[in-house]
Amino acid sequence: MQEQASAPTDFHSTYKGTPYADSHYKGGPQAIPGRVQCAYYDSGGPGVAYYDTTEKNLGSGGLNPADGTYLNQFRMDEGVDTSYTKFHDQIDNSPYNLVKPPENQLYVGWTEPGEWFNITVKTRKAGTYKADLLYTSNRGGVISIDVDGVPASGPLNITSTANASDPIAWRQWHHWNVQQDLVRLDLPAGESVLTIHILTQGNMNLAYFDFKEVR
Ligand SMILES: [Ca+2]
Ligand SMILES: [Ca+2]
Repeated sequence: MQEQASAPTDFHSTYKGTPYADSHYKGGPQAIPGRVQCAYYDSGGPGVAYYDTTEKNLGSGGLNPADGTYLNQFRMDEGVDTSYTKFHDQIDNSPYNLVKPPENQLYVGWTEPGEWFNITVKTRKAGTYKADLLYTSNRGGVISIDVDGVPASGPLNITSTANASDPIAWRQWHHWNVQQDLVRLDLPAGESVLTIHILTQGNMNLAYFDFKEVR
């Protein structure tokens, strides 16, 4: 069966994903204006709420061993690869940061071209919103955002945070930055679903978008 891209009303009637919630996070649609956390991508599983190139979560239960702690086991049975910032051994608090991230900040990492994840948001009133992004990128890359299944942002260039003066190779994945005014989106009032697409390069860690109304 072939269908053209759905209109927004069709998208909502067929979308099976739901806002994420757990014992530490009350859940519900993420509010705009406000901070939209990537690691709280929707529940619903592969093909519904996300597409990831590796079935396992390479962060939770992988790099971060399953040790009974909330952060190490965060969404460990889902495919999107998640981790969190660590302030020991200058992992995420090194002098090579352009911006110091919050400690224990969850993020979506191990991003690869073709991957995507959905985030249900709730916008206070219809309008144009701009967002800053807290992220790392060791080679640059391109992402895009759909609103209710319709491409809305065009390609968004993520600035590399590589720094040749860092002597530690793995830390090229941990130089944090905020890219100001990365994207502007026209959003309807109430609930809508943002789809974050990884278009090129991958190897980005995506923490959160800060959405503000454009005056
Ligand atoms: Ca994975
Ligand atoms: Ca991945």
